[in-house]
Order: sequence, then structure tokens, then C-alpha cells
Amino acid sequence: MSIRQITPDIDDSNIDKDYSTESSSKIKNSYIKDSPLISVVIPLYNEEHSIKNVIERIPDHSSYEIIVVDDGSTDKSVNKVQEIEGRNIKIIHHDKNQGYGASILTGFKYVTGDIIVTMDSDGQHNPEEISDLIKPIINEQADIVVGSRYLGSSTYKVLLYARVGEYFINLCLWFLYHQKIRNNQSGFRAFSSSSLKKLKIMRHVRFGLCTETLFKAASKKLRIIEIAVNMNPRKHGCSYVKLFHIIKSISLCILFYGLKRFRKIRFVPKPIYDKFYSNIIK
Ligand SMILES: Nc1nc2c(ncn2[C@@H]2O[C@H](COP(=O)(O)OP(=O)(O)OP(=O)(O)O)[C@@H](O)[C@H]2O)c(=O)[nH]1
Ligand SMILES: [Mg+2]
Repeated sequence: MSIRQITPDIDDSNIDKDYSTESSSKIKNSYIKDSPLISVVIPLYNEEHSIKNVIERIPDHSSYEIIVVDDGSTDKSVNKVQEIEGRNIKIIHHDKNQGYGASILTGFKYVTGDIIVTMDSDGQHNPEEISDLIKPIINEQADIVVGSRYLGSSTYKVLLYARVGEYFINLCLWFLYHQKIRNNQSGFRAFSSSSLKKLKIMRHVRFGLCTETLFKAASKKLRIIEIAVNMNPRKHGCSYVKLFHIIKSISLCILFYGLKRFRKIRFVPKPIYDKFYSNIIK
């Protein structure tokens, strides 16, 4: 993995920091100042037609740092990012494709902000809505905010299988933790840095990470809310979601948290369990 910073004025002190040593006590968001630093993490995989526009629409302000995780793109995506001038951008490269979740987790290691936003690089999310997304965190109403295509007036057409899948995941979240997140596969999210520290280690390296993050956050009793955002149809390329893979990883995630909730896996030694779980979710 290699890292290239386009503007060299970011404090690198948090690079490769080990979240597992952080205190797990409830940390309030009150340290978030009037003008918080926002880290925007963008996973990038072959999105040469949209990535430049996505980044250019992120507010051009010193309180924003942009972290692009190139996941072994084989098109001109990286060149497109490098063409952008005068912005605070770090590009991190995976030598080969590791998956959406792996890229988000890599990005999290490099953030220095008070609030961390994740958004897609295919132009389906609107960077102009970042300010709405982070508001509940600044106002101390939430630890995690999920941008939802089901709330508000978004006219985005959701495929039937995706709707059914999200409905089922929502049911499980409600059953296990009394938490409702309708658009639980949305990648447009904001996290307070303290909540991210509480999530510590996550295992899903592909799209299953979206589900794992919410189950883990709910199990840690973090405050998660959904707010309405607009969603654009994909203009270029096609979805990378593989139905079989995502069903498998989401099912395993729900099974794991279900067993954990009802304390059925506490007798399995952690290293054995970790190895087994990490192998089957790949
Ligand atoms: N880093 C990385 N990013 C990926 C990978 N696969 C997809 N992405 C990015 O993740 C984002 C979401 O992927 P999509 O395939 O659009 O999935 P989606 O938006 O959930 O699904 P659709 O609504 O069907 O488009 C996009 O910005 C992709 O570029 C991957 O293997 N690695
Ligand atoms: Mg998409």
C-alpha cells in the first residue's frame, strides 16, 4: 500500500494509529468545536467518469480533508484525482483490489478529523449534502448519521431485491437492538471520531461492512439516526455489488451479532473464532 498526499499540509500524527488501545468509555461529542475538521473518505474503484466531479463538489474549505482510497483501479481514476489542484487530498493506494469495506477501513486509519464522512465515488451521493449530514453530530443529537434515500422527497428508484434486503436487515436490527435504519446499505454516512474509535475492529472487507458497522454501533449503544438525502442514478459504469456475496456476508453478520446478543458464542476462544469468521466472510 502506498500513500500520496497532494497538498502537504495535513498533520500525519494519526496515521496508522491503533484504535484498539482507545478507551471504550462513553465519550461525548462536546470536543467538536464551532468549526470541526471534516474528513471525507472516498473508496475509489474504476470511477474515472465521476470521481473528479465528486471531489470538486466537496466544500472547498480548510476544514475539509479528503481521503481517497484507490482500490487498485485499472482505469484513469487516479489521474483524474491528480488533476485536481489546490485541494487537501490524500490518495492511498491498495496494490490490488481488496473491496469496498477494506478501502473504508484503510481510509479510517488516515483520518484526522472530528467528524468522518464516507461517500461513494460514483456520483450517486451529493457532496453538497455533507453539511446536513454532519449537523446532528455537531448538535450532539447523534454519534452516527446515515443518509437515507427512503426519507424525504428522493425519487431514486430502488430495485425490489435491495428494498426487501434492507427491510429484512432493518427487522433484524430492531429485533436485536431496537434500532431502525431503513436505508442500512447507504454508504453516505457521518461518524463522530469518538464513535469510530468505539467500533474498533471490523471484519467485512466488501459491501458487508455497511451492515457490520450498524450492528456493531447498535451493539455499542451508539446513537444512530437517518436523515433524508437525495440519491442520483448511476450515470457511468455499473454497480459492483455481487448479489451472492452480499447475501452471504450480510447473513453471516446477522448470525454473528444474533449469537453474540444471546451470548451463544462466548465459549469459543476468540483467536479461533476470529480466524474462522475472517475466512468465511471473504
Ligand atoms: N475501494 C473500492 N470501492 C469500491 C469497490 N467496489 C465498489 N466500490 C465503490 O463503492 C461505491 C459503491 O459501489 P456501487 O457498485 O455503486 O454500489 P451501490 O451504490 O451500493 O449499489 P448500486 O445502488 O447498485 O449502484 C462506488 O463508489 C464504487 O466505486 C471495491 O472493490 N473497492
Ligand atoms: Mg453506486
